[in-house]
Amino acid sequence: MRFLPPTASTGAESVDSLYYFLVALTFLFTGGIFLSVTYFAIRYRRRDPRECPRPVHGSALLESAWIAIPFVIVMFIFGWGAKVYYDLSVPPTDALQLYVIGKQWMWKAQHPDGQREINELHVPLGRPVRIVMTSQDVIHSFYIPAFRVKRDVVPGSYTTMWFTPTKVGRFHLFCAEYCGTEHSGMIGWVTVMEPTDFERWLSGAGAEGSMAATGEKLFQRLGCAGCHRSDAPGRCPPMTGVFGSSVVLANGQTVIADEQYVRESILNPKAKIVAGYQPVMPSYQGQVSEDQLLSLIAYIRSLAAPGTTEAGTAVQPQAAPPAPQPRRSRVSEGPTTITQPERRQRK
Ligand code: HEC
Ligand SMILES: [Cu+2]
Repeated sequence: MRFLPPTASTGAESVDSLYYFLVALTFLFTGGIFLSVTYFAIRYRRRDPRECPRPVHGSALLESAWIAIPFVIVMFIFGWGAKVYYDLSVPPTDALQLYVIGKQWMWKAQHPDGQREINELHVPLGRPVRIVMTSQDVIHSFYIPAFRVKRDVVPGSYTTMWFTPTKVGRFHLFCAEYCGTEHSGMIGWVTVMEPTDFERWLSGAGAEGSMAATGEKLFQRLGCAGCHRSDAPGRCPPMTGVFGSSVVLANGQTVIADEQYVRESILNPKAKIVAGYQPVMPSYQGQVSEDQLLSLIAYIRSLAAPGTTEAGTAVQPQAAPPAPQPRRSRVSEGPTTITQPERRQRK
């Protein structure tokens, strides 16, 4: 019988080390307490019915020791655990970007080049993979025990996870959040392949155009392109260089333009107004599916300035960026760097 599921990612290795340390520590203390109790029970047993032990009035040294030693141990565990957690939360910048949508009762995955899979996920060995996830109906939870990763998949919002597979093979994939009658059937397989096999698989998987290309077509069809024109940036912000940049809002706040921000800009444009623009963008709530939203995001992501996407991108920029827009400022410069055309517009 196996004690743990297979260990098949870098994160799984660090989670396991911490876990084994905790188990060993527990055994150490359990054993120590067990032996002491036995020893004291024998050593200090009552030998005479009239025996009256000497009263004990405490020991500052002993009490400090049993406060200080557990404190040091617990802080060590905290530090180690925080490191593992932090590493598991922040994907490396060169991660391969994948998209997953959960729905009752299946997992739909999509690769940037457009390949789609259901209840299957093919990934290359040794390369960090970042997954952006959302749900079409209720809350699900994406769980790959062999990689020690599990994250809720929530309707109306994006969650992310990442891992670097370290073993070739097939590993179980579960939904770990009860989501209706066929929840137990919402399972599948992650297939880790050698990079060359993975490339071959990608080219054989039959994609109808990359996600970014699909997104670009949608951008035309939904009328986004009519407003967001790179040649006439006066009334609407152009989409080049938006993704991954920090955007200054009309209320003076600064936000990073990540997937969640772009999603909100499309579904609820009034929630965050870009500084210097009027809130004229219509909401597309109910008009775009989760799939289409992800394609639009992939397209806008493909227009990001190189090196600015927080998790890198497998999508090559489709259009050459036009002249740099002076409007965007970096966080360090603060919201005060507002350029001329904007001031004019604000009046
Ligand atoms: C009627 C014109 C209009 C249409 C149509 C329109 N937008 Fe916008 N959009 C705007 C304006 C104006 C802003 C800036 C003000 C704001 O934040 O709402 C904006 C802001 C945005 C932002 C935030 C940009 C930034 O610089 O931070 C994104 C992303 C965006 N739009 C995407 C889209 C997408 C995708 C579509 C099509 C589904 C679309 N827009 C359709 C006018 C439009
Ligand atoms: Cu589910």
